[in-house]
Parts: sequence; structure tokens; C-alpha cells
Amino acid sequence: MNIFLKLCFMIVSVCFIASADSGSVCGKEGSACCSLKKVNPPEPLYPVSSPQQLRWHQQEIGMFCHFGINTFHNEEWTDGTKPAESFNPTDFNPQQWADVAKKAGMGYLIVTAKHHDGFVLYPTHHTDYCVRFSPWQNGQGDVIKGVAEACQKAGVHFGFYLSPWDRHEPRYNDNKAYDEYFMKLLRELLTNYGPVFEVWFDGAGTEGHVYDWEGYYKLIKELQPDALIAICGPDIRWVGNEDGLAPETVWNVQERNGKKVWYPAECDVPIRRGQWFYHTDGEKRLLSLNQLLKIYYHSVGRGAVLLLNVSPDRSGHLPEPDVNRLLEWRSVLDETFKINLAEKASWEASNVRGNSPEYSPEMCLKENDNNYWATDNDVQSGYVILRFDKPVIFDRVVIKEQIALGQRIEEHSVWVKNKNGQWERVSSATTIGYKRIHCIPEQKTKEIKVQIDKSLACPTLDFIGIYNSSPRDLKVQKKK
Ligand code: FUL
Repeated sequence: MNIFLKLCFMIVSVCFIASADSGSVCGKEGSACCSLKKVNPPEPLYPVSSPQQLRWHQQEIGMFCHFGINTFHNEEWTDGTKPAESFNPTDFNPQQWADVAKKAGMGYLIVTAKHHDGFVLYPTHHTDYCVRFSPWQNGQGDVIKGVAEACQKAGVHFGFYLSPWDRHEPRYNDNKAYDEYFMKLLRELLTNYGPVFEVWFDGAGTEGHVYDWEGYYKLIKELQPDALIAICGPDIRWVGNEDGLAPETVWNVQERNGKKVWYPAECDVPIRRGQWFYHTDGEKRLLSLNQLLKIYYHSVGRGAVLLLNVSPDRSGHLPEPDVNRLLEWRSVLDETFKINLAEKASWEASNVRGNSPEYSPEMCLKENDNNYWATDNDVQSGYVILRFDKPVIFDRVVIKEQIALGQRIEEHSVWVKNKNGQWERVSSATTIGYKRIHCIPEQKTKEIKVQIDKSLACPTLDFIGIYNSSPRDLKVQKKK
């Protein structure tokens, strides 16, 4: 063996023994040493999300579209007696729905296939109360097909709402017969329209009725294994209100049927106050830009997903004022989150897992990847500091956990170094989860600290972003 090879062998062996002993690395990325001595990632804190749930978190916002017989009666709930003939959109345009959803930054679209009134929006042969008996497209139309195809084209995931409660169907009084009927509809929806992202089972009106939930879930998982079942289902929970607002603390891990599971929250809210369906006189209820921004910061900004309802009108289009408001909202958010000041920072952390560059705080520059900041196993609090050459002005801080490894952080805070060189706390909050956005009064500083005050296990951070919000965005006043 020549001397060079011998030397290499010795270095590699020493590093190998050291890593086996302590789990740490020499810290030189790209060296022979490092390629041998990857530091083990933190153990996941179970339960964790499924890959499908993780993909759902990443969408952040979805569009809900309530469309059906109610649209033609200015009512939110009809009782199942309105004639099928009354369903007659004059210019059904699902591509507009899906394109608007895409432009508004929404990753999925959920359409009502059947609301509580029982009217079915695709031409099923299991009931006469459906589009086949409407004059629309001479009874040949299929709303679900139109929407599913439009979603595919726009690059938006497709999902459907199917109300278990049915005020029309006579079989509803016979649990078994109704389950059979309901499963036939489900089977059609799950087989005929391509990939399904989310199935939305509304709980309204279902009290006291016994459904074969397990049978429904089994069928969904069999026909569309990637579909998530929301609300009355095991994959996504209802946040608990119809205002689009998550509470301050949002844990994804919840107890369901006596078991701890990953059960994330979805915040549903209509863009016209209190109206899920289109009403001819509903425009005055359109939420203001500020109300929509507040909803965003209190749903997505608290680690939940927002499902915002925009209802198509009687022509089959999303109304223009609603679309304009939605796009205005999007443009403000885009403006706010366009420039991440953190990209100019130099980073420091109180602890880096195994001293390895694989877990350094700089890993928080890019989101939704496999790189993240992590600490050693026995460290359950700590901080990341961002330093700038010149003072930066900002009023938004975005923080994300590496939730693929479970949700860990219980309390955290944001600090700035003030003119006197002292750390000043400018915001504190509890959970982070997929995302937490701090909206704070404008700050000017050369140093920002994100502190993890309490964590269930060694913390992980996927991302830290620092932004200065658009002049059109919400402003937080400094407390006097
Ligand atoms: C509620 C329903 O009763 C409303 O009509 C709407 O569908 C909303 C999303 O869920 O429970």
C-alpha cells in the first residue's frame, strides 16, 4: 500500500470510529469523513402525517364551490322538493372556476356533487333527482366531469363534497338501503372522474342517523387510495367554525376513537358572509380585502389549511366581483411574501445536531425540502439568529417545522436586537406545525432571533422567512 492510500485509510477509520462512538461528525462537508459519517436524523415524533396529508398541507389553500339546485332558488338549504327542471345554468364554465383557483394560489378545488337536498350533479342512474332530469344540456350534462377535467387542465387537485344527509331520497329512512345507494354514488364518483384528492363528508343534518362510515371509508381507500377523507372522516378534521379561523394553538395530533393520530385542521369559510350558495342579492356580503387577509393569517398563518368557498352563479361562472376580490387578495399576499430578507442573512444557532452542516440553521432558507435545522436529541429549546450587514425593515416572520418528523414545538418567540444592543421580544406564540406567520409592528434591526422556548422533543425547523408586507396588507400597530 503506498503512503497516500495508507493515510486515507487511517483518516477514514478514525472518522468512522469517532462517529460510531459519539454520533458526531468532523464538520467538513464533502470530505471523505462526512460522506461516511452522516449524522442520524431525529427520530420522528409519532404519530406523523401520511405522505398524502403532507401533500395536502403543502397546498395551503383550496377552493370550495357550492353549486346545485339551491343556486337557482336563492336558498342555502332546500328540502329536496324543488324540481330537477330548475337546475339550468346558461353558460356552465368550470374551466373559469379552476383557472381562477389556480391564479388565486389554491392547490385544490372541491365541488358539491350532492348537497343536503339530494340533487345529484352528474348523470347517475341511481336516482331521478339529478341533472339527467334537468333541461341543462338536454339532460346530457355532467357538472362533475366538467369540473374534474378543468382541474386536470389547470393543474389543481380535484375533490368532491357528498352530503350524507339527504332530504329527497326516500331510502334515507332505511339505513341499509340508503347506505347501498350512497355507496353506489360514491363508487361512481371515485371511478369515473380521475384522481380524487379529497372527499368531503359534511356532518350537518346527520345527527341521529346511523351510517356505515367504515364501509364508505373502505370503498374510498380501495378505489382512490390517495384520497383524503375530510370532516366526518379519518384524515382531515373540521376546525370547528365556518369563519375560516383556527385557534391560536393548533396541534395536528389529535385523539380519534381513543387513538392518537395525525388529524390536521381545515378552515372552511364562504367568501360571501353566511352564504355557501350563490344568491342574486348576495354581493353586499362579499368579504373585504382586510377580512380575507385576516382569514389567511388566522388559518394558513396558524398551521391549518384554508378552504375558501366561491359560489358559481346561475350562469355557471364565478361572479366577477368575487373573482376580482380573490385575485386582489392573492396579489397582496404575493407582494408581501415576494422578497425573503433572510436570504441576505448570516445564520447562527444555539445548537446544531451533531455539529453537522446537514442540520445547520441555513437549512431553513428553502422550504418543503429534506433540509432542516435540528438540535441534538437532549436539547429541547434553543434559537436561530439571523444577522444582517445593514438594518432590515420587516413586519412578517414565517416559521415552519419539518412536520414529516412530527409536530414538536409547543412555545416559541421572535426577538430583535434593539438600538441599545439588547434583545427585545416582539412576538410569542405556541404551536408552529406546517406554518406559523407572525404579523408584528414594523421593526428595524440588524439581528433577529427565532427562539424555541418549549418543545416535546428536539426541535426541527424547515424554514424561516422574513418579509416586509405590502402597503395594501394588514398592519399591526406598535403598543404604546
Ligand atoms: C355546512 C352545510 O350545512 C352548509 O350548507 C355548507 O355545505 C357547509 C360547508 O357545511 O355544514
